[in-house]
Amino acid sequence: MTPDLSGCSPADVPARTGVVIVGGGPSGLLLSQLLHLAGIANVVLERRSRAYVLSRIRAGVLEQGAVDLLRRAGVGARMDREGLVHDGVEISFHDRRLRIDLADLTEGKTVMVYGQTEVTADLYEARDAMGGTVLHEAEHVQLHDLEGGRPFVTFRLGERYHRIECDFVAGCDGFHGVSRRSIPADRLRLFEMVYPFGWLGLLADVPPVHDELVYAGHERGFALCSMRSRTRSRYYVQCPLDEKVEDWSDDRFWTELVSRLPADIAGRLVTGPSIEKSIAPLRSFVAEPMRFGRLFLAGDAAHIVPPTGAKGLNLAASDIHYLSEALTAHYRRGDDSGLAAYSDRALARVWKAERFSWWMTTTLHAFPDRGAFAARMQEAEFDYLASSRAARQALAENYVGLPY
Ligand code: RFL
Ligand code: PHB
Repeated sequence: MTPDLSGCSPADVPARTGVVIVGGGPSGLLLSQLLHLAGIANVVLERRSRAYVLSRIRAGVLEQGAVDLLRRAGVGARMDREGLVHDGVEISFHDRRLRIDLADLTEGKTVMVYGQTEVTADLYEARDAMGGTVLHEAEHVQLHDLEGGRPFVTFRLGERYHRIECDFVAGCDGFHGVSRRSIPADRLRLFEMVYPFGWLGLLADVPPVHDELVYAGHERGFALCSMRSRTRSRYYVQCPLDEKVEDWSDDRFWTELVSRLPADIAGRLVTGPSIEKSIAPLRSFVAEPMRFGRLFLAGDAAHIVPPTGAKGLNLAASDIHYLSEALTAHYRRGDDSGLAAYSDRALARVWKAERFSWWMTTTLHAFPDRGAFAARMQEAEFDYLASSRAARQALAENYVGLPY
């Protein structure tokens, strides 16, 4: 169908703006908020309804850098009240346990346990309060003339097509979005590794089994004990890729989780009915460069990490930090050096988080058909961590987040 672009727009769809942001997940909303605070006009286009976006259960751990950025964006108040500051994590391997003292190993740095759903809700509230334009259920978003001087974006809202002219487009629309796919294949280099398993996650209103996160390597497969509050827990177990969530009763999940945890922790587990259960595949993915003309990719649109390092949302935050600074320098001072350097700056941090996430994943998961040598390598990794402060320090430095 050819879009009819002549239709007049409702008042809240401007004909022109500074930056069109495709995607209203955490990357897009945070960028919108930071640009608005810098006086830069922008419009967010989100394919789904707000209720749908807020029903997605995803990440739970924020690095110090992401926490600071959310505070700078004026959305830190509830996080600071309700988030849980953690200064250590537990790692277990079969029946052995090790605490990584994050604060001691990183000169006082910590992480904040605060769900992505809450971050997104706080960002929506802030966008509403400031009168930001976030258009939901924007369908058939298409990006035009990205290499020319006058890019524009077309999309449909209900029955009506719209066109917004802009200076720049920010592709914040996740792995399956339209932005990365708008770049000609011969202008992108893709790097990908798909792991032969997924994570089955369960959310329940039960107190967490432990006051810190527990990453558990076991011959039956990896397990993770996380939390959203002192009364709400998030647990994961590694599962085969072809597993169906319908085949996992709550009872089956709890039994499997208990079998993979050290006995003393498992003995304290409080079970209860699930609020949500879902399976996510694990993948490492990077698209280079993160820029095509006037289009800048950020967050999951440009890269994916397996969740074992808790880095996905945090990488989205560092991308947005670099991009918002670069756009602000462009509009305030006519300085385009940040835009020119954006892709290289972001990718330098992305690849280190890819490395850490890949290492945590390969060290702690059971790989089908990997053989006895790989199993010994995992044992040696754990032994080295247990015996070397330098090894624990490297883990801690990456877990709390490398500097922006
Ligand atoms: P998001 O959150 O995917 O948001 C992208 C938004 O763009 C919208 N969109 C479009 N809008 C307009 N037009 C289109 N054509 C569009 N196509 C898509 C989508 O509806 C969506 O609202 O990307 P963003 O903002 O870059 O944020 C990244 C984080 O969400 C992500 O890195 C993490 O959640 C990754 N991740 C996890 N990370 C962790 O650190 N710990 C976790 O436990 C964890 N669990 C997960 C995850 C990601 C998952 N995905 C993507 C399937 C669990 C899942 C299931
Ligand atoms: C979560 O709470 O969902 C979570 C925490 C840490 C991870 C992954 C997921 O590494």
